Amino acid sequence: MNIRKFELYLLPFLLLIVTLSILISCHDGRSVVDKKQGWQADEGLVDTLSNKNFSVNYFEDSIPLFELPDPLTVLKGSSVTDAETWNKTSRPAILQLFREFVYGIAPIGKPESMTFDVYDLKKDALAGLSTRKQVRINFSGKLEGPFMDILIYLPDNSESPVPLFLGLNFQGNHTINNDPEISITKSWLPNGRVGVVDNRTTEKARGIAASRWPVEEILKHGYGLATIYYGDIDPDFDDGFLNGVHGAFDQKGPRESNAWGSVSAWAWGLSRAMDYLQTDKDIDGTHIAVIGHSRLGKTSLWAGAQDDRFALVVSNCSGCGGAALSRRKYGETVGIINTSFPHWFCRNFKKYNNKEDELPVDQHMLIALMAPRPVYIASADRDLWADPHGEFLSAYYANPVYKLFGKKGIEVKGMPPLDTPVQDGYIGYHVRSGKHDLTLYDWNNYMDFADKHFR
Ligand code: GTR
Repeated sequence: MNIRKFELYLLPFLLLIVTLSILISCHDGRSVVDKKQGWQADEGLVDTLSNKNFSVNYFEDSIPLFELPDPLTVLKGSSVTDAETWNKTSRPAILQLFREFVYGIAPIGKPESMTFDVYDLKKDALAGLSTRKQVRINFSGKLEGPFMDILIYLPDNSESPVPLFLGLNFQGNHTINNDPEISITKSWLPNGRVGVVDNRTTEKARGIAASRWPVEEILKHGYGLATIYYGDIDPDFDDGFLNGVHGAFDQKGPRESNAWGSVSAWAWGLSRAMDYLQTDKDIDGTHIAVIGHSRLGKTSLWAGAQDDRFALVVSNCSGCGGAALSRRKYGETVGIINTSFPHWFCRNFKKYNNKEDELPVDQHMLIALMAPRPVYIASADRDLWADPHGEFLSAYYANPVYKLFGKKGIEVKGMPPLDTPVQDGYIGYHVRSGKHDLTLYDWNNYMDFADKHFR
């Protein structure tokens, strides 16, 4: 072969290599998977779930090629290289993109007429383990509400203000513990749940969610716990945004396509709870972690992204619209979630049904908004609907932003194995054995992680 002929073959060959390497580098969804070591979805479960619904993808190999938006180059031009520029320009721009295209825009800050009323204060609650408080926050100060009740347990013996976990609950404050003095919400609940009659909960539901709220263990670990029934803030059904805080704070007239959905309303409620917690002398307002499971994990992330008074953020099995990368289209997708729950996100988000590639953001950028604060993301082995792998990848791809602050995010070669938490940096992650749930195992890891950053 003479030289010219050689060049003739070499050029296309080189082009092919370059194209292939670009494609591989774009294929972020698989490039960090260490197939030999890391967690992988159980093949039997993948088959069962796929056979139940062919239109949902559970196969890692069928994930489309995609390119993730780079949080550092979001403002076209050059890449951000320092924390100050990130804080001044990229961070606010990304936050605005999430407001505009995903969750919707909530009213800013604490309403002027909002009131706090500590209507219950009991020392030696829970057999002497705790001081219990119940606080009513009336959002607009009107007698008829809307209002939410915060249930707070603090370790009884602590001499200084305590760090605390704050999280919304699914079925009412009285469901988190058997304590007979926890008041019962009068807000709407879906029928079909234990103890719910005519969309109202009853005494029968007391303590039914206790496994998700290990109050005694939390107190013994030196943390306080505050929780609120999420339906106090906005009832979780598609009512045209007339009830809850939407009804109270929305302007009259047609709704904008970027108006706040329910996740945004619940997150706003968490910030209003924070307004109270910061005034309570028994609580260390600089060490408050926000935690949430499932749709309420989406909510804790969104609350943490917007309100940096949350010193640590925990997402438990939050899935689509939470920690999972939308572009992977694995398990629940943007189109599925917007169809099943049309009220959770803003109307603009629906434009990306089956067009995830056109979204100006993906969920790793939401995780990046927590930087430099610690954030913990957890998945469950059987919870493929929430895409454990996609949740891990969001954590992983938030790394470069933590680096800007000189902080270690999550330094791993691939997804960690089952039941092997990684929590030595500012981004924690584990995938736990078992189903979509919030368990003591999860809590123990969150508390260990908080110990590292709070103590
Ligand atoms: C599911 C929904 C998930 C998750 C879950 C929950 O039906 O598809 O996105 O949020 O509900 O909140 O329990």
